[in-house]
Amino acid sequence: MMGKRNVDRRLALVTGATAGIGEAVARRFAAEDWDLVLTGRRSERLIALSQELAERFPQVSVLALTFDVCDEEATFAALEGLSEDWQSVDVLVNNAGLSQSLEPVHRQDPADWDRMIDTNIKGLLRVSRVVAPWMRRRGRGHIINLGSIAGKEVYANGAVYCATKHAVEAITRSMRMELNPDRIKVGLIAPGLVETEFSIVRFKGDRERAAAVYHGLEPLVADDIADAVWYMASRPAHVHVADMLILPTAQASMGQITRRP
Ligand code: NDP
Ligand code: 8X3
Repeated sequence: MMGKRNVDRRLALVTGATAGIGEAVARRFAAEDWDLVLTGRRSERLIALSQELAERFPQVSVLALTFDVCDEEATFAALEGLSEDWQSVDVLVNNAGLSQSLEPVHRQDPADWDRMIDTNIKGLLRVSRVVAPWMRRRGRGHIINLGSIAGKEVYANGAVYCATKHAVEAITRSMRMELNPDRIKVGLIAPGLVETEFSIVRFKGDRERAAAVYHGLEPLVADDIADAVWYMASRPAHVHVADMLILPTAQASMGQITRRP
């Protein structure tokens, strides 16, 4: 239920808060005493997280919104349905995203292209399309987009995922220019390998194949990226940390990963 909130408190909206990086960001911001709008498709997870945070941090107001960022009508309806006190978003973390399969273009299922493009690019655009005008009205705000090292480099069998993350980087840089006159910061966080549900989703439930991605190295964990999001969000008003590439120490680039037995 949409309770009334105190608009003097800070508010973050985090997409994809049911797992991985988004969930860690939600936990971090709650611990820093921010109110939260949390989104994702799996409502039971969203509700459980919201209830847990509300119990641990009784002064924090948390609102769970279940919608699929691929569904334009549902995305706009859920966000536009927020009352004005829940529209005063200080930080939007555009995190919802995924990869689907690891195949060359000449073999990959076009449905996988659609899912990645619709979630990672158009989902981020849809949410930003609604939230950026709220920030413009207030003359302040901060959008933090989850890019990837795959938005700075490419790898074979990842053409479409890499293309979506290159697009996230391009959109971030363009929106930074568009929103600069409104004093709105638009930043990019580009992680390398982070062990979350990401690879399980990419390999469509094949946990063994997913685990092999991180074999022989110490990957980043979701809290490492939540730390970076918090750092970016908590700089003074005149400081804009615009772009962060964060890698596990074992990873020098997409192609160079030092694994130990
Ligand atoms: P997870 O799979 O652990 O979490 C992904 C989150 O995105 C879930 O909460 C999921 O929620 C949400 N999501 C996916 N599709 C949709 C959708 N259509 N509508 C709404 N929410 C959706 O992955 P990560 O935490 O690792 O990924 C988070 C972001 O970080 C992604 O953008 C990813 O590309 C990026 N990233 C990840 C890296 C990694 O190595 N893990 C490295 C670099 C970037 P639900 O399923 O409930 O809808
Ligand atoms: C996720 C990192 O290396 O799996 O963005 O593409 S990788």
